This record gives sequence, structure tokens and C-alpha cells, in this order.
Amino acid sequence: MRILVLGGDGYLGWPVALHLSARSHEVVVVDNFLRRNYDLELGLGSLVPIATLQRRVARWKEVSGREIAMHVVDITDGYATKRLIEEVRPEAVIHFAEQRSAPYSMIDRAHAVHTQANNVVGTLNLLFAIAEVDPSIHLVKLGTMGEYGTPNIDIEEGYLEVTHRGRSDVVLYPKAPGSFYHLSKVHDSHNIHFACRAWGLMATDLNQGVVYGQATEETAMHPDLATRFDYDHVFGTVLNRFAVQAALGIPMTVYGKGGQTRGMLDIRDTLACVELALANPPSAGQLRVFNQFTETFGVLELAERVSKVVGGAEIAHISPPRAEAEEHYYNPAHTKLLDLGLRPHLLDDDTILSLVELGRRYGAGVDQSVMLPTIQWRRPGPPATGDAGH
Ligand code: NAD
Ligand code: USQ
Repeated sequence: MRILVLGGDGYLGWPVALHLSARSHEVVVVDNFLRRNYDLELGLGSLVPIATLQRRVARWKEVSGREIAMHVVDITDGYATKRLIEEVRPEAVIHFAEQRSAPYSMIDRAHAVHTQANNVVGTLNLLFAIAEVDPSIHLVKLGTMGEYGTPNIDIEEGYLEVTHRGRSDVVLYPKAPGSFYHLSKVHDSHNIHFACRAWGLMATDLNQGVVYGQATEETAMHPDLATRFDYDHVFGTVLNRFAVQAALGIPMTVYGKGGQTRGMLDIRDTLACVELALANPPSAGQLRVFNQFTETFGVLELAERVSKVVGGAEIAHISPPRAEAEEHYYNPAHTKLLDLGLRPHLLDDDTILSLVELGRRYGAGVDQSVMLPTIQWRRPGPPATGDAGH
């Protein structure tokens, strides 16, 4: 297939591009390097050194003999996005190209506005471009499990059957997300649902849980093919952060009691799930929703797992920076990808150890001043210096 990977320079987009290219798909990656700019803005950086996209693509050709084409396009530019779809004429578009950090979206007004404008406008431009150029293009969109929040009832995969005053219908599952970032995904989901109903587009919304891990079969082939690995309090996700903290011998930062439970998955399963979605497209007019995670874990439980693997590590209960339930019911369905044949990499001690070892290997470059959370959810932050141009 000819596949466009939007956000193909990111943590997940780059390994997905390599994985698909290795399987003989014709892959085109698109990025505007927004993520690299956030590092410059906030003084952050990947634990693992990452090559430029140009170098990544050149190295891949050398290592595998396969070509990945690259385009620098900001998908909030509607004309450029339409031109891109016209020029590439993909059979499928995988859309990773969003601002993806919840804390970043909660810094202040400007960062909330930037997050929602970037994510909602980019997706809207893409929907129009697909509808105008070729409605049979399969849109595979990265959503998030956090769209649902933590309701006191079971979470279904996308839709809920409701009986109200004697009548029944199937509705999009009610959403109660926990940040302006997660809200941007809810807005996307509604826009995609409408475009499918109105224009007959075909889309898969992958409501992905928190991803952990770094190495995939292809990224491990050369240091220039490595994907980024974030450990800071803005972009670092929970297990990746705990592994680096344990490696450095500093306390693992459990926010509050640590009873927050989340769906999680290994980065290698992200690759497999995207591949399964591509190989099994929905029908025209359908927005199909998959809950893309393989296991659920409590935050404290994760810290305890890491501690056990390293033979004892300190756990600190940090005053909770986020507005979220510290203990709650959580029972989300996740059978659709398993039904399509997903064989998950469940979290084992070896995977945890490999992340701790990554922390040990690159530990000298860690900036410990970006470890503790400083962004508070419960009151709007004062404008950050310079508003970051947003
Ligand atoms: P990332 O920030 O590393 O990658 C996103 C990429 O998209 C970046 O390279 C960025 O420069 C690019 N981008 C952003 N806005 C763009 C625009 N307007 N035009 C062109 N390029 C743009 O994030 P990631 O961790 O790889 O996540 C990818 C997707 O998966 C996101 O949509 C995210 O919400 C979703 N997701 C991630 C996780 C996770 O744990 N990392 C979990 C669930 C869902
Ligand atoms: N947490 C801690 N300590 C930390 C970091 C996080 O206790 O040092 C807690 C958070 O309070 C939260 C949970 O761990 O309860 C998960 O936090 P996270 O930062 O790992 O993940 P989150 O902010 O939810 O966002 C990440 C990705 C985002 C994706 C989402 C999937 O950054 O792009 O959408 O995971 S989900 O959570 O399912 O919505």
C-alpha cells in the first residue's frame, strides 16, 4: 500500500514508518518538527540521541535498501495538506501529527489554545482533503483512551447502546477527558464521526493507552534509526519516567496515592495494531473505534514493579499536580484488536529492565531539573514567558 504517515518524525510515527517500509509498503512521512521545537521552547530533550529526519531516512535506505519519502508540511495549512494528498495519492493516512502532551496543554491559555488549534484544525484539514481528493482513503487516526476519562461504568469500544424512556440507540460513548489535550482528541472524534456520516469517509479511531518502550526491530538496526525517549515531566510518560528515575537512583514520582489506573501498551504493539487496522479497513461511511491497549495498571503498582526489578527503589508520593481521580473504577473493553489477531507483548521484568538499562546508559545526559511536575491543573497558569509564539 501507499501510506502517508503524518507526524512521522515523532516517538511513534517514526518506528511505525520503518515497520511499514520494512514490510514493503510505500511509505511517505510528513512532519513540521513541532515536537523538536517544544524541546527548544521548554529546554527539554530526548534521553536517547535522535538523528534529523533527513539523516534517519538516508540511514534507512543504506541499512535496508528501501526508500522512505519525506515532506515538511504543517497540516494546519489546509492548502498544503490538500496538495499533499493530491500529490501522494495514498491508500491510507496514519495521523499521529498532534501536540500530544496533557501537561503541555495545561501550561496556560496560550498552550491550551495552541494544542486545540493544532490538533483540531489539522484533523479538519485532513478530513476535507480526503473528502475532496479521494473519499476511499482509509484514515487511521490516533485517539486516546483518556477521551473516556474514568467513568464509574464499563468503557466500551467507541460506542454505547442506550435505552432511554423505552427507546434504544447506539451513541458515541460519553466522554469526560482530563486535560485540554485529551479534549482535543474528543473534538477530533466528533469531527471524524460527522465526516464519515456526511461524506461516507472510512476511518479508524485508535483510542490508544499510555505507550512505554523504545526499541523496535527496525529502530534497533542503527543508532541513527532510534526513536526519541522522553523522561521529563511534560512529555515523559509514566513507566518510561519511572524506569529512568530508578536508573538514576532518584525517587519515582507517583502523583498522589497512585491509584490512577490506565490502559497501557508496549511500543511494539502500537506498530502491530496500526498494521492490523490497515489490513482490515472499515466500510465506507464507518468510523470504527478500537481501544488500543493490552493491559491496565495502577500508577503505584507500576512503581512497585520497577522497584522490584531493580532490587529496591524509592517511591515518592508527590502532591498531585493534575485534576484526576486518585482511585477509581476502571474496566475498559479491548477485544477488537485481539479479534483481528493482535498477540500482545505483555509487560514483563525484561522489558522493565531494558528501560532501566536505557536510563543507566544515557543517564549522564539527564537533566534532573525537569523531573518534578511544575504544571498545575487546578488553576490556570500565568502566561509563560513569551507565550511561545502561540
Ligand atoms: P510525538 O510528539 O513524538 O509525535 C507527533 C509528531 O507530529 C511530532 O513529530 C510533531 O512534530 C508532529 N506534528 C505535530 N503537529 C503537526 C502539524 N500540525 N503538522 C505536521 N506535523 C505535526 O507524539 P507521539 O508520542 O509519537 O504520539 C503520536 C500520536 O499518538 C499523537 O496523536 C498522540 O496523541 C497519540 N498517542 C500517543 C501516546 C503515547 O503514549 N505516546 C498514547 C496514546 C496516543
Ligand atoms: N503519573 C504519575 N507520575 C508521573 C507521571 C504520570 O503518577 O511521573 C500519572 C498521571 O498523573 C496519570 C498517569 O500517570 O494518572 C498517566 O500519565 P502519563 O503522563 O503517562 O500519560 P498521559 O498524560 O495520560 O498522556 C499519555 C500521552 C498521551 C496519550 C495518553 C494515553 O502523553 O499522548 O494520549 O498517554 S491515555 O492516558 O490513555 O489517555
